[in-house]
Amino acid sequence: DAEYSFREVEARWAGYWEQAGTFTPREDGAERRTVVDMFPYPSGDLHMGHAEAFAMGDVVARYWLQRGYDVLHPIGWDSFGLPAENAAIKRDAHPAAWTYANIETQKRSFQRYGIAVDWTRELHTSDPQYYRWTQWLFQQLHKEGLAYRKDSPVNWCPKDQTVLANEQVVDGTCERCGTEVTKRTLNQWYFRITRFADALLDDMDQLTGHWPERVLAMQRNWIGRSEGAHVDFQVEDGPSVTVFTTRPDTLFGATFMVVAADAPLALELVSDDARADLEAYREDLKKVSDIDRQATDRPKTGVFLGRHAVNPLTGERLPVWASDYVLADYGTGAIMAVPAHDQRDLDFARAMGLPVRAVVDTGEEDPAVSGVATTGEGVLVNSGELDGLDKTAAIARAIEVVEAKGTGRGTTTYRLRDWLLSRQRFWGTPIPVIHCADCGEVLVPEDQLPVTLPTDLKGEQLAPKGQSPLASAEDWVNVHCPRCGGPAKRDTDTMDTFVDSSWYFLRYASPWDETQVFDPQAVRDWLPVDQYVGGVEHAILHLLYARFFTKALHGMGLVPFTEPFRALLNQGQVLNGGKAMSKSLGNGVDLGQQLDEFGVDAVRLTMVFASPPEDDVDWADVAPGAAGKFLARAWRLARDVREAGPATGAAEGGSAALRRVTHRTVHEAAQLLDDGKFNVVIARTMELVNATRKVIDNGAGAADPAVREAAEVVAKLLSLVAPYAAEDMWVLLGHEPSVVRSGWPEVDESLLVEDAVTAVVQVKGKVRDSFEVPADITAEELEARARTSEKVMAFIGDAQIVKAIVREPKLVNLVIR
Ligand code: ANZ
Ligand code: ZN
Repeated sequence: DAEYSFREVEARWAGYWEQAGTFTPREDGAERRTVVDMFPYPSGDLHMGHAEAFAMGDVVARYWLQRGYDVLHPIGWDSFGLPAENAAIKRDAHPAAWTYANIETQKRSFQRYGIAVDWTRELHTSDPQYYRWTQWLFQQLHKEGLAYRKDSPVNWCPKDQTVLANEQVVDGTCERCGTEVTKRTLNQWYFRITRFADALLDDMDQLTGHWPERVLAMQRNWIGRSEGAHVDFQVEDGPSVTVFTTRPDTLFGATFMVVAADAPLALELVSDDARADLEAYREDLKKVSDIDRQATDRPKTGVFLGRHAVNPLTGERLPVWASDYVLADYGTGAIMAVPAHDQRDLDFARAMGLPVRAVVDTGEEDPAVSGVATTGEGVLVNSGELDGLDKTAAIARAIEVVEAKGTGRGTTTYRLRDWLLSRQRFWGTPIPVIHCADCGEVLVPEDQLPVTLPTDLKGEQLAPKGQSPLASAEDWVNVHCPRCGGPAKRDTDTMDTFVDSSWYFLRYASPWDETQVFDPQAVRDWLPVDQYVGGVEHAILHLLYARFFTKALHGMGLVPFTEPFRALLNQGQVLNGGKAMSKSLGNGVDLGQQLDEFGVDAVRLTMVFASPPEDDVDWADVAPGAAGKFLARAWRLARDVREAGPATGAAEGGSAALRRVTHRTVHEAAQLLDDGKFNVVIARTMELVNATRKVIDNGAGAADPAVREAAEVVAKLLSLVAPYAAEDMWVLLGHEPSVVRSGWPEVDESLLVEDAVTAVVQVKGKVRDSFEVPADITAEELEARARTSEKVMAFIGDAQIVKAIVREPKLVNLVIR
């Protein structure tokens, strides 16, 4: 007997699907579905994390192929970015060399891994043919007022010599190199994502139930919409300072004010006596990240500015402080402090010996005594005209009062900030703008796109020097102004790589189009993405930015939808010994070595079988060897059927018990796959393999047509996770390749019925129809079946059913007139 060898099976099918174009969409009128995996960054070879993510995306793509959809499942490379540049500096090379060599390596590994992608649509964000359109999109956003420059303090990594977004600062250090981050003022490019704050929040309704709830929560939180009020406080002998508060109801409980110590306002307000203290405090503050500043357990520090402000409702004089717990760029950068009802204010009041006055009676202990601020519902006290109101009513009333006095107004504030997109680095998309002394910012004319990166810079020339390395490429930088012809300079910054990845899924619709960013018809046909797959590390920024681009493009009439990804799957991580794999722990598992030892199919099957797709897989707890044994067992079913000779008769003639298992498996698998329970599908497939083996060994043998039917179902189900073994089985079973589009097996509903009984329908006392129903059928269901019976309807004709007497599960008597 032939035996299963994953090496032989892999060798037989290597390269087959690509040559046959198996995964190229047919565009033949079938309903379309699009599955996109977050595209990889080409650093080194594929690792276990890729293996997991792409195995999951493949289950979806392959399931939809089997269901007869025309599936677009593309792949590309997020191929700009710092690692390539750093490698190039180290090796005295051009970043392209390192990048494209890695892509070759990864591509070969992906092909070996057998993922069901259409390689004809492969794209690279670092190709001029791609980034030309990134530049074009930047220009469209610019024309819409969505791209602009401003001076701003930015997070600066002194080692990488580059600006970092807030989220790239982890515990005050650079996410990449761990160096302590400082602040700098630079003129930077921004995308005005804040214009879409409401749309980004409100459109999440479309995603509820299709995106993981925690991702939606993270997005919501990041956007951070707060309803509240702006209230103006007059500083004695000084300006009026506006605060943002979500609790205007607590105005009578304000006992001091705090401004962000690093805001210009603090310098403006400070008295001469306090100036030196404030400046020293500001100096220390440069080293602290915003995230640390907001940590609730951080000891409260600050400087009294030597000034007082007047509470507009009470006329009370409030001392004005500066502290780091108030952020400069949230709200107005200034707050009224209500220590009784805000814990941070209470901690500050206790540290500085400031008064605490409760104005909402929540029934809890006085915060001045307990040290615990009371934030819940309650009744207003000590609050003049607000006394006796509950919190919600008091908020509304307080807003009315300050509005009437002209000293405040209701408002909405967002945590979301505009997207800082310029980077002083080389290996990214050049910003397609020319700066002219006379004309200002001029867009590079469209027919001169792409603005390509100079090819003659390499090694040390790319090293960060505080300005973009592009600034040193003088031939490249110095140009004529497109508008006036005078001497001008190119913008030397490049774009954050998140810009590249904010629209790549649109480019997949027509990646070869050299005349437009995307073919609008192809975009209508294929997008939005039906299933997006990727890691939860992208739960905030990448998804938010892609959503922003989609909304901006929708606003310009370029795409017909407002959300890019209908459904999102966050696959879990691959751990080893309960911990993420890392060099420092020395617990890394090499994917290539696993594939050599166990085979592609066994590794993929292990990934999918280990747990639901969104859960982590601990590689120390799984058994790819056992997966291999199961695949051998499955494969032998096909071998035995083949050896038993050609099919003899229809499956209906075979083992009824096995047929029931087969059809139930198919039926359940569809439900499980729709629900994303991929691991359970594999468990069911294993049961089916065992049931089939039993019939071969103890029943009519492999010639039983029910065995052939079962083996075919096994091959189809395995085609979702174990492409090589499945293809081999399919051919052993006497079919032409490929199993991939062989069609989802049809389910014979009658085989799903657990304990069937025969029900009869009588009309005018005579039996007019009878059929099989489940023994536990309800009266309603049985009546409905009777009323819709074709035989009954034909008999009744135009007459009306006036009454149905139901004796479930066996009898329905219809009275007609
Ligand atoms: C008075 C007050 C009383 C407040 C009370 C809260 C509770 P969210 O919900 O996150 O928007 N705040 C305003 N601007 C701030 C800043 N730049 N840095 C730090 N804190 C700031 O929070 C809004 C509340 O956070 C505001 O409402 C303000 O404190 C504070 F019982 O005003 B509240
Ligand atoms: Zn000019």
